[in-house]
Amino acid sequence: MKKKVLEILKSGEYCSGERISQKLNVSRTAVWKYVKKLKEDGYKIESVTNKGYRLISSPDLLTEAEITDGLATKYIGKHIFYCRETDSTNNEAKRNNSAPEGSVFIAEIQSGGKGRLGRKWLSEDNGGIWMTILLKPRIALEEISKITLAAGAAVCKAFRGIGLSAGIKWPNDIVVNGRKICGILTELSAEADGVNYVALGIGINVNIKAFPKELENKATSVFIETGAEYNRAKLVRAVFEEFEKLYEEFLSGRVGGFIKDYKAMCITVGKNVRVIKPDCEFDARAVDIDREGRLIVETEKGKMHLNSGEVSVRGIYGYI
Ligand code: BT5
Repeated sequence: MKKKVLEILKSGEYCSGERISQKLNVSRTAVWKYVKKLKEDGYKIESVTNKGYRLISSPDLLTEAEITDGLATKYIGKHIFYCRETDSTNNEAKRNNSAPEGSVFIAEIQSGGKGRLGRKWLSEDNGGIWMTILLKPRIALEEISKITLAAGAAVCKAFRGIGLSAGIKWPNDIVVNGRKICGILTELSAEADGVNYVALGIGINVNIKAFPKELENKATSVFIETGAEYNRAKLVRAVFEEFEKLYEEFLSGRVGGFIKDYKAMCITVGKNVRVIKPDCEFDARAVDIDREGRLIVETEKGKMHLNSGEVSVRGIYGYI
């Protein structure tokens, strides 16, 4: 009901308590209580005698009401599970995996944000977008890494849409001016006959003002790059809209299409890289991305197609 009151107030016009109560078929006291709760959530609402309530401003929160207002997707982000704090939104998605496809678990703060291979993801600052999209694709296990690539391409496109010159460091770090602004962690549950669900975790540094020493030269945020805060809900919508297009393209089998987009944004191609495998490391030149999203590198011994699940690459003179 609080959400419905907010929807009415979002028109930006004055609306009397009586009209709201009639529209929603609740008492005027109930309307007053919901308005009070909205104010506690950070919404600025004025009340003027004989005119009624009017919404003046909304807080920068990643609640369902803020994200779905104007969201143009069919199913990605249509159900938002919001919490102020959780251990990890990937864990939230895994704990609630019976939710419909496209449901999103989102938090202001993560106390145990996870990177890949047991690494930590700094997300105790509420200036980020820490979220996990729950997906239920009917695809073979070996296709899953392409969803992560599609997500990387989607975030990169969303950044470019707001004027940031973002690029993708293969396979799925989004980088601006040589520093990481977004990381993606895909976890899944599968059985012999297919995938049960995919928890696609996306971490984006938006309004973070500074990073601790150990990340200072490695991480960046929209605020650090532009000098201004950005509305996180707006960026979330852009990511959902870009991702749904690429995901649908991928599911319909037109994978070539999005790999072409991915390749155009990938900054690893053309660089000398250090390839790190579990059992060895070597230098190579990254020359291309193949149709499967694998990185093609050239070494003295010839060309190799690297699978993102098995290797990581680093620039020879630094992170990229
Ligand atoms: C990643 O791992 O880049 C995947 C990060 C995924 C985070 C999202 S947030 C929502 C969802 N819930 C989770 O618990 N996780 C996902 P990896 O490639 O392993 O990179 C981890 C490394 O990035 C760390 O070892 C740090 O060096 C660096 N790092 C940590 N926090 C960072 C941050 N906020 N921004 C940039 N770099 C960071």
